[in-house]
Amino acid sequence: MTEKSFSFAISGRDGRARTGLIRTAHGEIRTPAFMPVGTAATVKAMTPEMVRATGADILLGNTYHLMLRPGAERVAGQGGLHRFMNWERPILTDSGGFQVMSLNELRKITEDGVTFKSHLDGSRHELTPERSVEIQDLLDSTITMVLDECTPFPATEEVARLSMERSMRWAARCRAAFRERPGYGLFGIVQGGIYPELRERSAAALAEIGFEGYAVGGLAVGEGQELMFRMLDVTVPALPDAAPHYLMGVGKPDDIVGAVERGIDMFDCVLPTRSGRTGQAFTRRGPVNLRNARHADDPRPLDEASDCPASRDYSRAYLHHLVRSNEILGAILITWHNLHYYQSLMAGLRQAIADGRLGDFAAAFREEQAQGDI
Ligand code: PRF
Repeated sequence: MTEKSFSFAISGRDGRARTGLIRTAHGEIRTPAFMPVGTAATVKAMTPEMVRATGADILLGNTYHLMLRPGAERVAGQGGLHRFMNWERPILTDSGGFQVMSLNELRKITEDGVTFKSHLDGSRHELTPERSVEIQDLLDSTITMVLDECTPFPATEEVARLSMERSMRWAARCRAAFRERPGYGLFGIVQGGIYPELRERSAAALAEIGFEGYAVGGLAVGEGQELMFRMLDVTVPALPDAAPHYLMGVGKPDDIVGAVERGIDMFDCVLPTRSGRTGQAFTRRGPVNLRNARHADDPRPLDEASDCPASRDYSRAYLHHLVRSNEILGAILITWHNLHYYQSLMAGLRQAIADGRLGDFAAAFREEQAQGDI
């Protein structure tokens, strides 16, 4: 019972940063953690074995996509999302609200929830807090996210307040609907736009309800890094310290380093996977666009010192050729490289926090990124 229960043990701190271990029914998550995005029950261009080999402990899946295709009940019939996609480790699912609002033009939001038409066949669907939690339960999600409304940016304080207050009512409905199981968790999501007082009130409202973890939503929506960091400076200290803190949909490598310094423990972002399919590689020395003609005759790999085959064993000339030719292998190799880069950054952050040298680590990281590609 106790060994399977959901827990978070913080083993080291440096300033506001923390490193530790989340224990779940599906295994352990080392924090700070980066979750590769597996929207449609696949991390695009990667097998689960490859994703694991990069160092990932947990994947993110999406309620919105999976409810439409192949359908939550169908996944449940296959023994849940873990078995369906052959990833037996932890999976966090986003609740669907954010994806409906950002991907679907035919949606309507009310106090009860959000209704929308499928982009696949035009069928009508409803996501209420209760149905979102039920779908995530059918998927057998290790970490369920509450249904929220990601307040658009910019929004007036009045609009942001009404939106945040509704998200807090939805969060309470999700908590009531959630089927408690050892080793499974439900995370609340802070909203409040760019308004510090709303952020603090949202954090307090969620803490009052009580969750296994707390996410910061509504950021990285166009406000810029400086404002995002300012929001983290007011929001994270208002969250329960003993629970994991998750910054949703972030981000670039330097966003992640700055957010870890501000007390964030978990991240997800499509950047390493999506960029991998358009020829952009992330490296210690910043982003590299392999479509660029300057790589056409370059025999050097992306990172000869890396222990990832994709980073070490293929020349830039070859990667450039694959990208220009639209070859599947180009997407595979650059995605693989990018996920490995992100996971080694997370491993570096965890070790630096454990050693009490996060400041030096972050300074060296920023200096190297600023140097630009070799
Ligand atoms: N809410 C949910 N998912 C999200 C966000 C949010 O605010 C964001 C915002 N960056 C990304 N993904 N549920």
